[in-house]
Amino acid sequence: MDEKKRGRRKFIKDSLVNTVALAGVAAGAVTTARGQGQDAVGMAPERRNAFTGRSAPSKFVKMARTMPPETPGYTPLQDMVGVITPNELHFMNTHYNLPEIDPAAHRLMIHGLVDKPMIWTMDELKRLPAVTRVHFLECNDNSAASLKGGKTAQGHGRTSCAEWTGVLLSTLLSEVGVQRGASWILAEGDDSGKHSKSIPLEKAMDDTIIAYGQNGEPLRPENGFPLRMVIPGFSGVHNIKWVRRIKLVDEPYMTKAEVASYSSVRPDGKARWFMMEMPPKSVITRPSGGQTLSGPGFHEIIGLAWSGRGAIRKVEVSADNGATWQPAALQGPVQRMAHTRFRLPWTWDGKATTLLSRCEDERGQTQPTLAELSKAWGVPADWWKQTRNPINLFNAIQPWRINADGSIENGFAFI
Ligand SMILES: Nc1nc2c(c(=O)[nH]1)N[C@H]1C(S)=C(S)[C@@H](COP(=O)(O)O)O[C@H]1N2
Ligand SMILES: [Mo]
Repeated sequence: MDEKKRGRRKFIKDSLVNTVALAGVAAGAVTTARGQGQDAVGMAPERRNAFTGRSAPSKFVKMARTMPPETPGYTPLQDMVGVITPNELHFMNTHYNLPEIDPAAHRLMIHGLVDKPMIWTMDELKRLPAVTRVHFLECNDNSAASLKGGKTAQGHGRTSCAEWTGVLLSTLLSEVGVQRGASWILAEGDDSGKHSKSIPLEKAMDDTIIAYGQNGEPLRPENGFPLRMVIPGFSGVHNIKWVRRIKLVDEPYMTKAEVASYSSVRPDGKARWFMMEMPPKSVITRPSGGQTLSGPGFHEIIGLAWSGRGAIRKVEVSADNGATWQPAALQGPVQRMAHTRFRLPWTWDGKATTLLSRCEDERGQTQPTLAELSKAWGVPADWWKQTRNPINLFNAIQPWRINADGSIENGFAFI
């Protein structure tokens, strides 16, 4: 070792010794300070007592995923900023029980038309190469609650957007070896009703995630702990929670969730079924129903847009009930099959008006007005409000009516 190197080593060693010595001094200082109202980590006792080790929202923040009188479980889109839904507010929809699963006992099996059926533990899955991606999840019947009397943007809150972490299903499928002739997968959850769904093999091989992470922590039990499928852009019902079994098959299996409850029956008796991708949709979240404009002048219009068919390319806003439209700014990064925040500066003149938003996705598909959607279905516009048929994949433009006193109402109430 030459002199220069030795000198440098000594310097590092001395610095370390000094750091340790300094730490000692600091600890001593804290001990002295403790008598003056601090503990060993320098936290005042009144703060330490309030700290439980797990934080909760401030008592002044009243965001909740309940929307009485409708089913609880809707994300309060009107109160949110950015595009990520905190786990506590991720919408929740479940047909059976809420299983309590010990991850140590959980297994995922892949079998059927494969060369080598396999079973994984959670630990084994976590050893595999993972991905982390931002995607929205939206229930097939989202927005029906807005049509049927929801007063706020929470009527569209059966959608949430999270950063999901897990293994691509294609990674697992390459391990088992998919046999010629397989064209669908049948996926099953570990709840009491064994919720199951057929999914085209093409989608399973493309971007389907077997996820264990949600916004930096394990999935919440309500959202599928310890393991769920995230099928980007496909309607909620496909995204099997508590997933435990995937069978490679050669046709769709006509499970209860694809033939009984998730088809849309038209008035002529025909039904649309096996609808998978959620259509483009946008909702202005501020100003929106139930909120009040504090007065004429500057207000920023903000909202969310998303499409199950790719990235959002364009959002336009009308502040005069559709007479004129202006392009809103898209807040980046604009991610595929993810909520996208849009913003538009607006000066309110204090007169009654109606706000609208419409979006376009990367395939050039757009949002219809309720009148256009009704025409396509051959029904009068108020049919949507009266019908007892399930309303699936509803994406008509949401009108928000601004009254002269600044109060805001759901424009669907006036159909
Ligand atoms: N195992 C299982 N997975 C399920 C369901 C279910 O009832 N059981 N419901 C589906 C439906 S209809 C929706 S909309 C989404 C909702 O996901 P979330 O509750 O995590 O928001 O989960 C889907 N996955
Ligand atoms: Mo759903």
